[in-house]
Amino acid sequence: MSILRPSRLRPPTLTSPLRDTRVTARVGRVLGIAISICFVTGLISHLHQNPVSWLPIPPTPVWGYRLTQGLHVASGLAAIPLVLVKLFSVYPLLFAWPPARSVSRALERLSIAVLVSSMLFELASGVANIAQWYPFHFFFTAAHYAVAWALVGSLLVHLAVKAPVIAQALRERLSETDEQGLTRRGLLVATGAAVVTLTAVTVGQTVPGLRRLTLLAPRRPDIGPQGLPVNKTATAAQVRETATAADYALQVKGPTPLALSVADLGALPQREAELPITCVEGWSASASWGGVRLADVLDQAGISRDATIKVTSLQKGGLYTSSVLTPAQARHDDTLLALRVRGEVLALDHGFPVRLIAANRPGVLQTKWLEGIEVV
Ligand SMILES: Nc1nc2c(c(=O)[nH]1)N[C@H]1C(S)=C(S)[C@@H](COP(=O)(O)O)O[C@H]1N2
Ligand SMILES: [Mo]
Repeated sequence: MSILRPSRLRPPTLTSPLRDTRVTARVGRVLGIAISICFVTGLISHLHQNPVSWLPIPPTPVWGYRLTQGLHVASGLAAIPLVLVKLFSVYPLLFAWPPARSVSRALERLSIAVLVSSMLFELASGVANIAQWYPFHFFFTAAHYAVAWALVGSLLVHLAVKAPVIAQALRERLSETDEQGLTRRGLLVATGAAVVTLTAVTVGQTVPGLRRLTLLAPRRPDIGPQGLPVNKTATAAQVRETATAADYALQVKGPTPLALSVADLGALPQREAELPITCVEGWSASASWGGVRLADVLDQAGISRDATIKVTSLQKGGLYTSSVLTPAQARHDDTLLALRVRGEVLALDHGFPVRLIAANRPGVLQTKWLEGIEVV
């Protein structure tokens, strides 16, 4: 790597008039907003999947997770062009040598190294996740969550250190009369156009009105059996036989244990609920689900109203074979043991004979091919 030998590197020079703190600060301001939205919505998603008793997530609004996770993926994607332009505007400085002449400069450069690498890691792993591509061998959600803290920590240090420079740069006028070629304003407009275009061609995976524009999103939320996407098929989950067995019965463990056949479930009072499936990957689709209120079955089994409930799947092996509901989620009127979707019996790939569909909940927790219900 002779090219990186210190002696070969000239002192940093910002060669293009576009590489200017006025550009960096303005792009950084929008990037900061995108990162903030992404971080907060990411925390909400983490809380859904790793609930804590002191901050229970309510079942209302029923579309809550659809909104927050849609924003999470959209703000993350919007950050990509912003990060690229921001790095373009400063990158010669990132390779300045020697790295620092004082301890405080050294710490500042270290925080920037953490910031840039954690940012690139979050964006790359997030994009790989929404593309359902897992080239890495770590557990995505755990790593993505941990690195988010490193990102926010180093961002706060960076903002504190740079506050005077940022304030000054934002006060300065952007353009000068002698600018030639692509102006600084032109670069910002082009960056904005890239963000808007990228958002427009991906956000249709969760905003119904923009579906026809969905050129780049990995999923069209209306393509699949019964007009809904499938992440895990019955074949992949190895449940084709158990889910279609003639003697299938849903096992409810409680003071009065129940074994409910599909006919038994069909004989209970039926209810319809309009609820979205919202995948963590950012796609979502709303549908009308039909079935039995979970609360009714819990009552019948003599389970108390303040019990935390776990549902398990016929699927053995895999990450999403069970999920837990808080008492409020379990007792919500729209939380169903769904037998039907859009007026038809559930397709095998959507969880036949019975799946959970609950209000304000990530898709990963909407367990398919239910085997049993128990108290935690
Ligand atoms: N048993 C089981 N249920 C599951 C999954 C799974 O892998 N196994 N995947 C979940 C995920 S990630 C999503 S987004 C939804 C998708 O539901 P759908 O296939 O009906 O669209 O199902 C959830 N339920
Ligand atoms: Mo999902």
